[in-house]
Amino acid sequence: MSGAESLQHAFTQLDDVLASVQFPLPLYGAERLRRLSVSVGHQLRDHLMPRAERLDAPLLAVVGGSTGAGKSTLVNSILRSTVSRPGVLRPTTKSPVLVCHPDDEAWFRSDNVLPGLVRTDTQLHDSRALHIVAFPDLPPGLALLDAPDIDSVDDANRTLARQLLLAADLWLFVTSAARYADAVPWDYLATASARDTVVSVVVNRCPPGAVDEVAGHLAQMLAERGLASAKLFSLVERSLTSDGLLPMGDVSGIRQWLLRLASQADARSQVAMQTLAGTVRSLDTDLRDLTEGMARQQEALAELRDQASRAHRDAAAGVDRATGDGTLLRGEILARWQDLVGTGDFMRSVEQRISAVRDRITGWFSGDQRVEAVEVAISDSLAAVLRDAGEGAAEATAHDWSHTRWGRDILAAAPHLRTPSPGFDAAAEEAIRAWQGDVLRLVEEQGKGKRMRARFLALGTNAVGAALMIYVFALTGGLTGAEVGIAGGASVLAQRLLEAVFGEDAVRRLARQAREELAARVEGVLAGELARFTEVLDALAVEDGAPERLGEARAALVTAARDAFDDLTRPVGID
Ligand SMILES: Nc1nc2c(ncn2[C@@H]2O[C@H](COP(=O)(O)OP(=O)(O)O)[C@@H](O)[C@H]2O)c(=O)[nH]1
Ligand SMILES: [Mg+2]
Repeated sequence: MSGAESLQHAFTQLDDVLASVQFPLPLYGAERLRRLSVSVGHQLRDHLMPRAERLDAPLLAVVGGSTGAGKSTLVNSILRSTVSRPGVLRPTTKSPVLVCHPDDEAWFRSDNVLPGLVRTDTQLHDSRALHIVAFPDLPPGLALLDAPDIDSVDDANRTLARQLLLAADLWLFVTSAARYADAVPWDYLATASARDTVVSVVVNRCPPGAVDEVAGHLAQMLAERGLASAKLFSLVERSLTSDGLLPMGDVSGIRQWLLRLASQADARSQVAMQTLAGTVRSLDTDLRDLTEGMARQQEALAELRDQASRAHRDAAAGVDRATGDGTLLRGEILARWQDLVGTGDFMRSVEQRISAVRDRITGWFSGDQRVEAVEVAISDSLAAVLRDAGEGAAEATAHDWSHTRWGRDILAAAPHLRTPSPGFDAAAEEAIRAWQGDVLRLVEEQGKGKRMRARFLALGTNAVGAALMIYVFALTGGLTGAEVGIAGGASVLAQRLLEAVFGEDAVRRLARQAREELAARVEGVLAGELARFTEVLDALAVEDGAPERLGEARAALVTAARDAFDDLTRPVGID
């Protein structure tokens, strides 16, 4: 692959990757990076790709500068023909005019250069149109483009002015004696300096006595800003000819400089190569900025994701605590359990029952409303705990997200995230029902054992299951003082009942399993809630691997550029 081909290849690769260079979160600088990414895309398609494809393609000299600097008048005066209407009334939106030799017309009319602009044959009031003028008096090899004002009050105009200057092989930068120290032109000139763009500066409309002074000062400013090599022309303010042109003698210097450049293939290619190499070099910084910017987007999203996960994990842990520290044994559940087991010699009667029915199949508690009441109390209490957890997780996530501007933006766009999902209560109830089913299955499974079958059947699945749930809720202890007396007593009773049926070891294992099942069910419900947050974040995510791909494209460009520009030294003799 030749140097130019590997450059072309690197440009194409970069252009492909740019599609996935996005900055969805309003982080600091994201807006600038979005514009930068668009600008890099334009530079690739407007200038770099066509230039690498045809190093000998005609040069594009863009005439740029501030409003009223006299750009259009200068272009017309150089060509001695009114190809571009000067603006009398401001502000004006006029499509840029590109003047080229008829031999070069096909190149500039094609989509090879500036593919985003629609070609027209007249000057329109439209900044997305490019008026092409074929002009036989201009030699082939160089086109002049009269660009919009760099400081236009019209955004689209200003953006296009920048796009065109960044697409140029050569700048003809026009300023005036009154305005040459303005900030905007110098921002542009700094860009040209950083990119090593070939620039020629025209200082227009100098008061007759002050030409040397203005030109001297401007030359000094250019030198201080790394543009000592810029060719400088100064023009005295005059009344225009009846055609609205500057006198021929005034512009002949600029005209000759341009015509000579156009006529020398070597000089042309040096200009093209210098600007190409400089642009590629400056892209490197831009691409690093973009890559870092994307990484920051990813970090910010990852933080939001962590906050949501943590809030939901904390909520699950909260449920785990609330269902394992005896809290649940304080209220309704305890009351209904006491209704069932009463106090006093419940266990003795259980044991009597068990021995009495040893050979008979009967459920002591079967159909007992009191067992059902315990189960309902358990569902209701668990549902309340889960509801709190769901609300807590949503609130905590929203609270954490509100700390950043981007987090607030996301919440503002999706306010429903502040509360649990509409289906949350139903999902929680379903999970609790499913857990109760898990517990009943667990005890039934255990009750199948030969030794304990009769005892199990004597009490019935539901009563044993309810006892296991009660035991689970008290499992890790945490009850103090008077609570131990009542709730602790209740759970001790449950434990003794279970041990009477299954034996000590089995009870401990069953309780552990039941607890794990509960934790899994709770996590399942909360995972559904968390998914709402992660879906929103996924939609905002930078495409997977995009920063890495951009990094690779940048590295490939560095290598290709090194190969292509190895023998390139700064051109001499183009003035
Ligand atoms: N007297 C005089 N008028 C000029 C000169 N250059 C430009 N103008 C006028 O200044 C106005 C703006 O010029 P124009 O070429 O449209 O500036 P542009 O905005 O940079 O393209 C027009 O009315 C021109 O006729 C000049 O050297 N002398
Ligand atoms: Mg103009």
